[in-house]
Amino acid sequence: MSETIAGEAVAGAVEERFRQLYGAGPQGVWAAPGRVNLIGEHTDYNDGCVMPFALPHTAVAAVSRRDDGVLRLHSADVAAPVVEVTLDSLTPGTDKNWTAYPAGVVWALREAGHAVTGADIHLASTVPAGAGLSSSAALEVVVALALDDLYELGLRGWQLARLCQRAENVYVGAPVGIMDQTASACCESGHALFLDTRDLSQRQIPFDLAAEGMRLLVVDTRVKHSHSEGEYGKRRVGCEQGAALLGVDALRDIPYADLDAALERLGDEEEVRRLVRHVVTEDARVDRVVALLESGDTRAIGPVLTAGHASLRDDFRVSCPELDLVVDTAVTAGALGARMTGGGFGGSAIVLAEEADVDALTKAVEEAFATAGFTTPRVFEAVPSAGARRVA
Ligand code: GAF
Repeated sequence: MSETIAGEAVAGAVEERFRQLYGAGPQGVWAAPGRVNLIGEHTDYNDGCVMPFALPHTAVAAVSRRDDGVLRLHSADVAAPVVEVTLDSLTPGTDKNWTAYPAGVVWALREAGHAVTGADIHLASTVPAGAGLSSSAALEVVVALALDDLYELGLRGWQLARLCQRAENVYVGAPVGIMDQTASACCESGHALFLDTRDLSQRQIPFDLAAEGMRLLVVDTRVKHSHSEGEYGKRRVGCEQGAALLGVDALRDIPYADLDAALERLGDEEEVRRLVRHVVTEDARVDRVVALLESGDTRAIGPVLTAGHASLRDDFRVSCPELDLVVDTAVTAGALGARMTGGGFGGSAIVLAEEADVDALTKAVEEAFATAGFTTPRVFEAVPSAGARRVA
């Protein structure tokens, strides 16, 4: 059931494979985690607050620097030989393969004026791909951190996150917000990260469910999602339209108390009204969850999570039948709360449960999937883990 695949555990194998590929050992090995988001969904590109925590699953990179303007890339997770490119040839929008993530980071570092002159990189990841758990951000952040160390750039976690977001927005071409990269770079073990995406200020909120007899399950529906496809971008544009119509910089600037008046002003812009309602109510749910966690009333966050799912399903419309089935089944079977996590359109849901109910809930979800004819989901426990770090 529980699955711990931390970077430290695989560092030796990744180092050894690097040696085989490139003929000498790497200068170091780094790890950066995937994440789940507890609350604050689709608020990060509306300047709102979010609360992700890091998974034990990590992308691991063995890296050496080069000084000849060449970048060599290899992944243990892709059946392909080493890819070699020159740094001067890196051009946004031209690479449609996995290599766009690490290459995009190198491009973003150089575009920001950092004198990166090349690298040999071998990557291996235990973050499930396409499962809404930030496998892409983990790849970006691990490469950024390795190059930051090797080139002694002295960048802070939030600065690395910004560069990685730029790589993904411009080089890869996916219009994502800043949450996933910041989570991977800045999360701490045993904590959720309360992040204000407007100014990137952060607070580590203790989040130790096991100490209180609870667990948080991740249910990967195995429905693949992709942010470079259109629906995510459409939501983002719709939110920007809402902000423009309401005369604010970002939807974050609409206080919850003013929501009804704002919706009234939007008149018959039905789709924009739904998007605005989700973002403003989700911002309020983040505030509520932080207040409950800080007052020690952890169980009470359950219904807030479930309300967040209803909003993502009905107003923001980024859920899918498999995610809805996880949430409905888990809540009916006695979970404290459940919601989809991440961008949606597939991917994973989280279930907050009493420790004693975990097996029964897992069985209920698996049976519901079998009855519906859906692919068997992957269920594992999420323990808040460390952010990006050097492991060897
Ligand atoms: C994806 C994006 F990458 C994040 O920036 C965020 O918008 C999330 O979807 C939705 O909250 O993970």
